[in-house]
Amino acid sequence: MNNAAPDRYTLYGAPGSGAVPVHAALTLIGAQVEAVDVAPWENEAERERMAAINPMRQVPALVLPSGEVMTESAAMLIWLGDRYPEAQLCPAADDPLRAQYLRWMVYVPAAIYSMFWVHDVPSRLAPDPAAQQALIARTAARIAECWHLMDRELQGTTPYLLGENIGMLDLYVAVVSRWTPGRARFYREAPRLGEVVRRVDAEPRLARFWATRYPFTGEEATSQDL
Ligand SMILES: N[C@@H](CCC(=O)N[C@@H](CS)C(=O)NCC(=O)O)C(=O)O
Repeated sequence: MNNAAPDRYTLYGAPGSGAVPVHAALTLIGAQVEAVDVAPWENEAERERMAAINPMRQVPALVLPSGEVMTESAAMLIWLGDRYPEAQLCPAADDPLRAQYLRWMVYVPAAIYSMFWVHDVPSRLAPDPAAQQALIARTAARIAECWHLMDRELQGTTPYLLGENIGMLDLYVAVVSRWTPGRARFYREAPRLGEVVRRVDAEPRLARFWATRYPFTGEEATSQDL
């Protein structure tokens, strides 16, 4: 038995943010987490609170036990997966599923998560209100299309996306799929992924975590924008 004190992390984020899959992973790992709630998507003041920690003025940001600050949700999940192999949250470097794992762990932030920077504040790219409406609709449609493509292409296994154990990719998809265009549309576009995220929602080791850090309100089921 390992009697060492759990590693301590500080995680900047907020309920419903990209910090949630990282916090869920740390929960499964058994690390100690101090959560600092900041919601930069809400307003300029919240973005400014992040400026000294992350020059992108975004969450999540993770302070590692060494004191180093890490940004980028996928990088955090990959780093934590490798640091705690005993938690079995990712395929090891020599596992045949490692390439699939890295492919989709990068796809989620590159193809999908990045769309929200535009979708949530479309005036960043379009000053004209009509163009902003178009950006909102098109980014939401693009996100739906990307989920559909992932559902078709992921050479998955069951019951989780990469095999027997719940892992980083499952946690990531379970959270990001609750954002626009919402779970109802997600289930239609990505039925295979849909089965897995329902399993992740029901993971007994995360029941308390989901209830406190990202409770289901019914809102995530609605098909916003589409
Ligand atoms: N590439 C970053 C994206 C982070 C991100 O977009 N975070 C959102 C919250 S979920 C945010 O802080 N948005 C405020 C903004 O971009 O101004 C990551 O994967 O961690």
